[in-house]
Amino acid sequence: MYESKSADNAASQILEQKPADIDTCFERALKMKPCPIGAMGACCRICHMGPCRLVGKDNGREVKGICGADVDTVVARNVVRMIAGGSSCHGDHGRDMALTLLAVANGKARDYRIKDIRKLNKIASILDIETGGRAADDIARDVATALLNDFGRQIGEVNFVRRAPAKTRKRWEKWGIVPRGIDREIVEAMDRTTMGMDADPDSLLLHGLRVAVANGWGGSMMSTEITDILFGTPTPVKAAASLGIFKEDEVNLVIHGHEPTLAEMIVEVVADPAIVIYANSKGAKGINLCGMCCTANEVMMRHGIASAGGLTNQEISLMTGLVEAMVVDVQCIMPALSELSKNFHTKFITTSRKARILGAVHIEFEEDRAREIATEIIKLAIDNFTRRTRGGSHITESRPVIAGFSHEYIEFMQGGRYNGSFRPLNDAIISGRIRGVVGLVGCDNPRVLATGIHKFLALELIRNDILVLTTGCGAAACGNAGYLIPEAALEHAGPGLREVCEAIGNPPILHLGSCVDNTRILTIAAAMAAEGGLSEEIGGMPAVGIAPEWMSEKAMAIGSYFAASGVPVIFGGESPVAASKEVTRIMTEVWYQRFRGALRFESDPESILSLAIDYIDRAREALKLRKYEPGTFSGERVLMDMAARRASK
Ligand code: MSK
Repeated sequence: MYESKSADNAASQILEQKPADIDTCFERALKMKPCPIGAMGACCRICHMGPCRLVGKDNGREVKGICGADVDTVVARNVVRMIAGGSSCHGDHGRDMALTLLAVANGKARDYRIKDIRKLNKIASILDIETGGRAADDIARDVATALLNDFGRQIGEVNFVRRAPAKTRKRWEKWGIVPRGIDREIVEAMDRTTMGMDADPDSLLLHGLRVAVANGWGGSMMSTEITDILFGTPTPVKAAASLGIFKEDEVNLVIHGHEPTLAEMIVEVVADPAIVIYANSKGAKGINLCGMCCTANEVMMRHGIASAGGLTNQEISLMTGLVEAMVVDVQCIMPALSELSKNFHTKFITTSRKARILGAVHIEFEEDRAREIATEIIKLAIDNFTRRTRGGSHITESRPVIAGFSHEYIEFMQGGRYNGSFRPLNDAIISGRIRGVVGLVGCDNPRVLATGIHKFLALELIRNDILVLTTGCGAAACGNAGYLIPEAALEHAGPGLREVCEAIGNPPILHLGSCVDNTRILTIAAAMAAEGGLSEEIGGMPAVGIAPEWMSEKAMAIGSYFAASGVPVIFGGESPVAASKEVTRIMTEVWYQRFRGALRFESDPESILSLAIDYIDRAREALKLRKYEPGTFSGERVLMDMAARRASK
């Protein structure tokens, strides 16, 4: 009997029929026991006197590395390197988006055009760039140039830091973590953590936060904003989610990864009648474009393209035997896909110079030939339709999803175009209808019952009247479980949250996009602080971040920028800093004192839930809000219903 390690129903069904000669991350996770020393952060590999294992005692004293580094230093260095790694990923993503915007403005990426001029003007005004009477391309050139300067700046501040509440910025200034340039902070992190450099855990971790702020309020935030400028700011859209989205009689093309530039062009080209006729000529009824991981979130948010799921579904999707091509760009792509694809007819296509995988077909993406390359890839998939060979395990169930909750739309849905604000949300929190807000985000993970902890927490949080914002593979997990629809409020939410969702017509769990889009949550938190009535800074809000199944260095970077911004964050799984009580104390208690945020690790899902609720209730108490009691609220209903919102447009 196959014991499934995925809580995704469709994934489990396919895995149950998996041929014995095929391995997935689930089997590999069972076989691969984590190194216990590395797992708790106590392995130092930064020079060749070691690797040193900082465990146990030597003559009754703590073991030190050959250079004399103690376990606190080693653990702190390791976690700072994780933050730097994750920030590099999202930083490069932001850089690529800024370079694309510049190319579009300069007429060097002619297949693209700027879709959201309103957003372009908004970002230009934040950057003090003149907009009046100027052509969009001229404004875009200045915006791209200003943001690109954030990477190489040596002195000064990353631009979007100014979007944080003044009190939050004051804390950053006091503790010296205002980022200068994105690249500079990452390089300094690598420098500080080499042999013979910073050996003070607190100093190391403060720099880790500086890198993280450069990521959250720099590279990631610019990525989200530029993507909206180029491809449109999301508004709610209906889509489907599940491994059951593949169609027997159509060409199934999966786009997987993170940067949406190629994916957007593929979305455009598959709608071209000529390419559909070409697919028909090969016997296919059409082209079924599907997303995977965060590329799925990007194209679902803007076009309603269906998602096959998050990280742990990528291999399983190929095992349906229905995928003509899987096209990948960067981040979270399992190299295993290359070998696995050879068991079927699937073409596995890499497209980024930065992420080549042996055995894949490599078609390098160049933005000045975007349409031509997208067409080449789609035709390859179509030509492959006639080659379907090995039968896979196909299932047909799928779940409806409402995605597309950009921070702009969330503001709009609380009052319409002219009266939109975060006042109703703040009031709902003040009245006790909404107990607090949780960002339930991050990866799914085969080390646990994959997607299962996301699903458990999502339901329990909304039952407790906590509004959930979700991104990345957490959003995919909630989508595949059927929780991203308004009806989920009627079925699962507590009485206060249900009332709010009924008035607005939104799901109790809002899909905010990909993992880089966690910055939308920062923007919302800053807007809530500016609105008044709760905390004047992000810290102190009844808000918590949870990444229950995280696996990526990007998650560590994200958790750290939320902690620095004032949000207590709880990560699931074993603690990668468990070897050092001091590092654990700094991240849990000292960061909380200094920034009102924290980053802590808790493997038990029930404990994650009670910790999150405890943070929220303590914040409510400190803000002198009425004690949360389910079903009892103060004040009148303040949220506008659908009719009132339409009238205000
Ligand atoms: S894809 S970083 S597994 S959320 Fe953004 Fe999912 Fe985590 Fe990758």
